[in-house]
Amino acid sequence: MAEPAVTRTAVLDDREHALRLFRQMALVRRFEERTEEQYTRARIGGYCHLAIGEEAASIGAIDALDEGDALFASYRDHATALAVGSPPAAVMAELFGKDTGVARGRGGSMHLLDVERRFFGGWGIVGAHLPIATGAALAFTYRDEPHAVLCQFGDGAMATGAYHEALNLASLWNLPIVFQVINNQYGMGTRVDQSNAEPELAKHGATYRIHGERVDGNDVLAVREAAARLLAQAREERRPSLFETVTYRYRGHSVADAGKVYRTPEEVQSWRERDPITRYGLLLGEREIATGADLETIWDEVAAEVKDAISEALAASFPSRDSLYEHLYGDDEWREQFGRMAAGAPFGERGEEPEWQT
Ligand SMILES: Cc1ncc(C[n+]2csc(CCOP(=O)(O)OP(=O)(O)O)c2C)c(N)n1
Ligand SMILES: [Mg+2]
Repeated sequence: MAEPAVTRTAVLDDREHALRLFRQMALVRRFEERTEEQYTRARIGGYCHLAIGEEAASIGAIDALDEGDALFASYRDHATALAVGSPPAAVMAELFGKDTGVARGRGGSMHLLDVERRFFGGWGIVGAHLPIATGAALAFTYRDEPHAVLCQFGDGAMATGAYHEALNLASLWNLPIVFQVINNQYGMGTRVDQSNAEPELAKHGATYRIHGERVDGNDVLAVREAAARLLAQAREERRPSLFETVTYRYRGHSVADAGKVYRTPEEVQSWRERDPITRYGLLLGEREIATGADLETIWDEVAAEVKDAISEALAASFPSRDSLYEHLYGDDEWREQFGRMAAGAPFGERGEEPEWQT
């Protein structure tokens, strides 16, 4: 197996890198807290899933990506977009449905993307992006490109057929992909050990004869080190792996779930005591990389950044009505297709042409 590309010691030896990880996690935490507030102010429509508590699992792995690698994520994707460097104002604008959003206001919370930064979404259907990410890994192999794919998904996705098909093919075809399961203990209100006969999810890799590895997903350096090693293995040895990062979401499944019925306050508290940002901040203090005052400054800076992101997103315009059919796949037939989908028009059974088609 490939050696770690950057070990935890190496990250700590590079102050700028060590602080960047802290800043990114702090930015996500503040962004998500303010997002929750914006949702209650009815500025965000549809679903909205927060990643508060899961920052290290997501950011630690993304930090290990090299230029040219590709990234896919589930609908819990705000941290993903911020971690690849999408401007917070463009992420917030997307949540608000504004034209300046990362998906031009068409995607919303679950469908963030930043193709320039090689983040290919934000997918709303549980498990559906695994075959797509596997296809991207096949494309790298097919074109003889030396990159790898990181595909992040929740523990619940492992119950879908798409998951099994993706891992099976990735192993059979020796594809360069790291399947990262972000095990946050629940799929909606169902605990992992209620839905998996083998709740140590990394062990499922054996089913496809791929390397499985479980790490503490609340330890950003452990996540980073393992992800770097597994991505290097994917690039150099063209082998997939199943990478389990064990973490917890403090909030409910989505903003519509208070998260109180299926778990106890004690359980939530026990995870808060292992908070990924607090722990990492303490480590930075112990190693004399940052003082408490340095970290406070970072918290203040990210809070200001999120505040500005909200103001900018609020000031932006909604997409114009005329642009409704822009950015769609399709040819001249699209008008007919959309005509058939008009309100009250069962597929192909509508008698009259819609007015705008005539
Ligand atoms: C195929 C499919 N089935 C069901 C749903 C409804 N659903 C949305 S999120 C979710 C739970 C998924 O949990 P997990 O994969 O653990 O991700 P987490 O929400 O914990 O990040 C379900 C069942 C869906 N979106 N897609
Ligand atoms: Mg889950």
